[in-house]
Amino acid sequence: MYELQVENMTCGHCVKAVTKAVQAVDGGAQVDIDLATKQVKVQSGAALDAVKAAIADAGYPVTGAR
Ligand SMILES: [Cu+2]
Repeated sequence: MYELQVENMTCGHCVKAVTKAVQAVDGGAQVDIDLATKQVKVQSGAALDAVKAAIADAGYPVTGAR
């Protein structure tokens, strides 16, 4: 599982947009987002770089990942 720090998420729309972006890379990915802590947990077999790039391309800067 990846734990990403993602900026600019403010509402349910953002949660959907980020989830969609990740699932465009891996349709079976499990995405769990906590708006308060800006933390995005991704359960996926996709490469971390691909997941990070997809979220960033959707307009949400990824400032941390582990
Ligand atoms: Cu939003």
